[in-house]
Amino acid sequence: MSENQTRAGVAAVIGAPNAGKSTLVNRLVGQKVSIVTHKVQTTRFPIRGVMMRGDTQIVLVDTPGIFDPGKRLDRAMVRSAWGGLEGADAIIHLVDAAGWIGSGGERENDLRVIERLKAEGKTVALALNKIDLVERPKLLAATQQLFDQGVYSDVLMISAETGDGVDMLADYLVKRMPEGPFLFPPEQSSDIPARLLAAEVTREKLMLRLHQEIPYQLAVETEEWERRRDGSVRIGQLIHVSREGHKRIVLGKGGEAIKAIGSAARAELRQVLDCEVHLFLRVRVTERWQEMREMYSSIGLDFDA
Ligand SMILES: Nc1nc2c(ncn2[C@@H]2O[C@H](COP(=O)(O)OP(=O)(O)OP(=O)(O)O)[C@@H](O)[C@H]2O)c(=O)[nH]1
Ligand SMILES: [Mg+2]
Repeated sequence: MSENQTRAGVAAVIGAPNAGKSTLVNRLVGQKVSIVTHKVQTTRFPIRGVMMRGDTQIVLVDTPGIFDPGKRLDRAMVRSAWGGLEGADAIIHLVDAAGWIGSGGERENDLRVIERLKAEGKTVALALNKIDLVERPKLLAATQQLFDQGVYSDVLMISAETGDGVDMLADYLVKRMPEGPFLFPPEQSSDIPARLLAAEVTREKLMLRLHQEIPYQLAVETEEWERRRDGSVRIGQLIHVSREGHKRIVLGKGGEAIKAIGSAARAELRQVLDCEVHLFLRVRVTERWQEMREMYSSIGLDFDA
């Protein structure tokens, strides 16, 4: 390799819902490019985050969690997750160590991923995540069980939350990247357009605040984006909910819920965009948004999955 030769490639992160994929990608990128919540099925479409390490550029693909999909949106999400592996130079299977060890039947989705990876026959590294939650002996037993599945070339133990082991994972990825020119300008941190990122930020605040089925039955669209002369941005967003009852809950008594959601989203957007943000949220009942083709194409999902 000549001295100034750069390396660049794609590393995909796949795993069950809630494994910590988005947390890991954000940490590796060093910036929040993908939203995170304690709820399953937070990420709905693959998001690319760009990580630089010396002369190597790694395009990380954060993917939606793998589960047994029922509805159209679920199917589209799962299909897009597997699609995120195409052309990847490295694949990380992220497993929630605490979930694997626990008795809550959480292995099912991990095993689903393992079966498919076996069938695809690709080189895959296991990253056992959330090691901060697990005692060492149990962790070693879990590692052995997973390694015995016969799909992994390497095993890494990490905590995406604390950063423990993440440097080693980054070193592993660097080694797998081929020589070649950068795929993105080095200063770019993700491929997600600002309008979509802004919608995701609001969706994160909605998911954090709302319960049961409501987070899964809403979508956020940025309708308006206006840069003002004073340098501030005016953002108008539409929250689609599927029922009148959901709308009432999203608004809250006297509009108190939507107000809190809006102010949390605005605070984060201000940071992300590094300017004053005026955020206007509207809530609309769009009963069948999950059956509307344009709701899928706008986030790059396959409606016919
Ligand atoms: N204790 C602990 N929590 C973690 C760790 N990594 C992620 N989490 C938490 O796990 C939850 C899920 O994290 P996400 O990054 O949203 O998980 P995901 O795999 O992207 O989830 P989906 O997008 O729903 O598939 C969040 O509450 C994170 O804060 C970790 O290493 N340790
Ligand atoms: Mg995610």
